[in-house]
Amino acid sequence: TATSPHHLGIIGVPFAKGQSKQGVELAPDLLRQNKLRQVLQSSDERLIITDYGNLQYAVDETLLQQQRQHYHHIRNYADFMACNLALIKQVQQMLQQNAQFLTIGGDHAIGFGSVAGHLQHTPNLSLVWIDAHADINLHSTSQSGNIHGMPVSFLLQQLRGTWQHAAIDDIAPNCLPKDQLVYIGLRDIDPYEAFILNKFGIRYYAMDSIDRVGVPKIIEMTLDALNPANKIHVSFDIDALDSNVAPSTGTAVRGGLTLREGISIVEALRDTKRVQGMDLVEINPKLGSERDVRTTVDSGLEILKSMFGYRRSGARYYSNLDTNIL
Ligand code: Z70
Ligand code: MN
Ligand code: MN
Ligand code: MN
Repeated sequence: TATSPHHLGIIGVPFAKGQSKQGVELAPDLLRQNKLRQVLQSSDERLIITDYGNLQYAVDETLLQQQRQHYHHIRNYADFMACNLALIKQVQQMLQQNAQFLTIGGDHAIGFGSVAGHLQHTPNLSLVWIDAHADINLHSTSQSGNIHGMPVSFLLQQLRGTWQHAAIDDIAPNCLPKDQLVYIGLRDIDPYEAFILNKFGIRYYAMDSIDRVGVPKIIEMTLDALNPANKIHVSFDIDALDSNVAPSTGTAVRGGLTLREGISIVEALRDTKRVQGMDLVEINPKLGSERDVRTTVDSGLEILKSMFGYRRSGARYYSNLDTNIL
């Protein structure tokens, strides 16, 4: 179908059951109230934005049975899977109608459905996961039982076998090869996550590498690692940013990316012209002061603006510039 390069679909996913703090479910509507649409529209006037509202899902007996029989030790498995099954369908529909899509969480458990839906539409996909956390726990390694710490293990070819009772191959057969994943911003990795990352040689640029070589080099290495023929999915957990610019999130970790570093990474990814999908997750308006929430939402909007057209250099599209003024 003839989607113009400027069609952008947005879906809110008010899912909070991947972790234990209420409030992340409020983020999609809060971003809308804070002029998400206008901010994006003014970052690139050519954008044609369709907001699909907030995702709905229903839990069925099959999923409850899987939960009881195989996944009772992790919290809310059935809700997690029901929501992500709906999101997998939604993302494919959005990509039939739009050149790009944006998924707004919700907690990072929805990273599974967003990327899996993307992979079913576009099998040749690369993933950049920008986060303080690796979110690659297996049900057998998670210390918290929180499924927002596990979405990547559902996506990777080499790990999805650990979810054998989830029947993922039936609904989302296309998965991600480990060499097409790059993490940026990690600084709070669980012991078994470190084991998994190292065992499979997964590329991750934790904050110490960023300190050593700087963001421009990290961007260069990231783009060198990804297949240039692939489209890109960027999954951005707001806690990748330092807690002074993103305090209102469930697991704020100090020593993170500055807002400038976050913007810089996102601008560079945008400049590849290959980013087809993005997530922004883990903004929790119930945590911190009113001012903390304001700061966090503003940082999120800055990140989104940079992905969808705004350029600090001024080098972006302007309609109706009167070139006769001089
Ligand atoms: C930990 C776990 C996590 C975000 C916390 C933490 C995971 N590795 N992810 N906050 N966004 O519970 O598995
Ligand atoms: Mn995360
Ligand atoms: Mn995180
Ligand atoms: Mn596969």
